[in-house]
Amino acid sequence: MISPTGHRGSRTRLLVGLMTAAVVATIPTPAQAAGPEVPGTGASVVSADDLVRPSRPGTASALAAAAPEPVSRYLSAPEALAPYVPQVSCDPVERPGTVRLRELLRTTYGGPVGGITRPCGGARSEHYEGRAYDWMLDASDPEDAAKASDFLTWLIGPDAKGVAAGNARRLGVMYVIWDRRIWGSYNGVWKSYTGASPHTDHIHISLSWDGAMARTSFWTGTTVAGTDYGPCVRQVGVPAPPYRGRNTQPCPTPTPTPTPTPVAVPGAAQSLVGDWDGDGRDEVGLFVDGVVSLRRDDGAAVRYRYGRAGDVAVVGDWDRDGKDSVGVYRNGMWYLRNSASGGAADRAVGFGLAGDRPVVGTWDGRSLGFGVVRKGRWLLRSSVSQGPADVVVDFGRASDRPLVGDWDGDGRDTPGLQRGDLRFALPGLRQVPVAPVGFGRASMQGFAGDFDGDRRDGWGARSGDHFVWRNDVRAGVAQGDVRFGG
Ligand SMILES: [Ca+2]
Ligand SMILES: [Ca+2]
Ligand SMILES: [Ca+2]
Ligand SMILES: [Ca+2]
Repeated sequence: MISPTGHRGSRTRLLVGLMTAAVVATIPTPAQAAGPEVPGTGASVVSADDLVRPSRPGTASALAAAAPEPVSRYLSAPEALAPYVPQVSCDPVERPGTVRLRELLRTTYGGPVGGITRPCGGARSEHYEGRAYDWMLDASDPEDAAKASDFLTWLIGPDAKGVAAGNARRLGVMYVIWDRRIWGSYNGVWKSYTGASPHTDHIHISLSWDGAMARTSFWTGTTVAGTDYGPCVRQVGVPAPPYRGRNTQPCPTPTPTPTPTPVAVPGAAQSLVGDWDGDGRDEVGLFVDGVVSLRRDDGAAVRYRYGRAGDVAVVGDWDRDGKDSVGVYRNGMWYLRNSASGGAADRAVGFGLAGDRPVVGTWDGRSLGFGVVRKGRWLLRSSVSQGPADVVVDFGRASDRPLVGDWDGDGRDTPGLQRGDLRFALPGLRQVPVAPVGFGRASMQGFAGDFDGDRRDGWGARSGDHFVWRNDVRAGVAQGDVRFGG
């Protein structure tokens, strides 16, 4: 990626020899920086000559002049090739050896420089541990390509004493990726690189911990023995703690992440789905005989008493403040409350009869409405107010569980149904249902919700304290789940 503000064309390069201390630098932002860098994804071995070749034939002296100079006189043989010790922690601070490598490349080849750290998240790359450097070069630029070739020849080719990859050993280089190829110290070969980023806009250089901490002989003159395994992952799926010092013991196998103990949920529990916090994504909850439990995004539960056994819980943004709250339906009366707390109803509205199943939805795409389902007949009103039904739709059977959602994201809610392990969706109030799909098991209580915040609802189902869902109304496996026992 070439920074729009910092194109490093030959204009810059001409200055390098004259003013090496004032080279124009382009430091890529994380967003500009590379995509995933995963060693070991090489598909086929290619010859080292394929990549590392003198870019300017017959200019051996010029090549030598461009080679980085070690800062110390070597007193002993180079280090062994560094084994692959992957990034396991989230600790994006620039390490001294990585910074010195960046400086070495800048003083040897000129600008621009690149980034060392990146915010955690995404692919494995050693950037989150400050052990990787992105040297911004353009593979399609002949002079940049020559710099890359010079450096990689120096790094991976025989050193002055004929030791293969001698300089990579002394720097603690673990792998490099450049122009669709990756060289790894752990196998000593170039392979084609098939990661998402072709690395034609920068050389990625990952360092061992010893290299990143500037302990290797390139910087000290003294060969460092053994391997620094760095911090260790203690539990599967949990990042390792930050680097604290040299660790020459291989990391033990991390313990598996404990599965949360299922919480017993009474059979009478009703699933609740709503956007309790107003962030545009739904959360789950439970209603059990007048006790409401709402799950917050941090996993904690908001619990209070509202309604009583025999009530049917209903969810809606009754006061249009962007947050859903829970009410109850009892014998044709809707007792609505606008906050997640117990107390008296903020509103009481009559609509429906005892035995009807209450439903809530924005039928007209404008205002919240409600309705009841009576033996397969949906009586819908476009506002939450007393009055006759605005729309009547026959859809489903008395034994079906009504589910409401905006299946297509057009802003209008329409009916859906759970019938055993099947789900039916009505695309529009006047349209025929789409072919049913299977989701969950017949014993699981179905629900609908928008858990990814794209304003389309998907199918969900709950078994005990386990809520699973899809982000659409197609068949297929669950795309999200959470355990919540209230
Ligand atoms: Ca939410
Ligand atoms: Ca509200
Ligand atoms: Ca819709
Ligand atoms: Ca959604």
